[in-house]
Amino acid sequence: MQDHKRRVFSGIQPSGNLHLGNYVGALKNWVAMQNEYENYFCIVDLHAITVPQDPKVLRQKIREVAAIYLASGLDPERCVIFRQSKVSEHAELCWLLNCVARFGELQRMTQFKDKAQKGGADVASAGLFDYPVLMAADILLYNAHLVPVGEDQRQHLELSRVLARRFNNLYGETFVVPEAIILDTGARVMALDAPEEKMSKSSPRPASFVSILDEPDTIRKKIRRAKTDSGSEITASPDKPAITNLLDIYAAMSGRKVSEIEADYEGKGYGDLKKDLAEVVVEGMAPVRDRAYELLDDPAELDSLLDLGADKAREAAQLTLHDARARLGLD
Ligand code: AQP
Repeated sequence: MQDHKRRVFSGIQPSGNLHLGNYVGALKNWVAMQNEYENYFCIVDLHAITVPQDPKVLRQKIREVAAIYLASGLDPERCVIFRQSKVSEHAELCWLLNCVARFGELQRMTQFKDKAQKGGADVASAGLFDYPVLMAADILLYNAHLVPVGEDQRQHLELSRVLARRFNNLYGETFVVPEAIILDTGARVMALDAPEEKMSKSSPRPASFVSILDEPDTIRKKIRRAKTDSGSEITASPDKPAITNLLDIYAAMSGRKVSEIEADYEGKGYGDLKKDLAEVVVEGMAPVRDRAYELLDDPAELDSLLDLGADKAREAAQLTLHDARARLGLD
């Protein structure tokens, strides 16, 4: 029964081309768990603007993310699919939580440090600094019990838990303290050309990621050119970060264990692994890509689906926000 289902919240930023890491680290799991829970899957466009975006491109990327959500198998009958910026309660709860979050704890967030370092900390936006508080607002607004994310979001999720507990302690029981769901396989897909960095959609190097919408030949080329390690053995180990990454992707996309794949490639070369991996990825991505392009042919339909989702999300969000405002003495 719907009423007894636990709630799940997660989201992806429309900040570039959705890639294999987003697919195996997030989307694939959301699809697999959608029957079990009451689901809120958001396109977190307010997060995307924490770094500069071209408005025309952003508009298109928002629809692309919606199309990929649906094409991956998220069912709008079972999931509330919506845009963050269309539910203004996210921004308002963010402000309330800003007043309980501490400057010191935000300063310790590694994603801010990494991203700020790339462009220079002095010119990083205040929004980028505040990103984890907005993320906490996203989750707490829906009283989500579970948040399926990749490994990179573990620290942010921990902060959401800290803020929920602190608010509850200061003002009375208001928010559910959420838990992360982080899978063993595919939780951290690394860049193909630099396996010490995570695969990232805002990377300026297209060779570093396989985009969900890449053509089959592009996928084959990118995997063929992926960096490898010295030696020739196909095993997952800390001194073989590149091959470990390829094996992890293989396992996540095929549903097989890394150890089984290692056994299959005993005595074979890196070239054999890459060739087969490319086909596994091409086969897994093709139906998603084809369906996404079909959906993108009707942007009005996508927009209206997102508006419907926002109406449903707003209903739930308003209840929690009212509660939080009342606790603070604002209502
Ligand atoms: N490389 C990855 N491996 C596994 N999971 C990943 N995720 C992201 N990268 C990987 C998971 O995808 C979800 C959506 O991420 P996001 O768009 O909200 O933000 P992000 O983590 O910052 O993703 P990117 O791709 O690195 O985007 P940019 O470059 O724009 O910052 C999350 O569940 C995330 O864990």
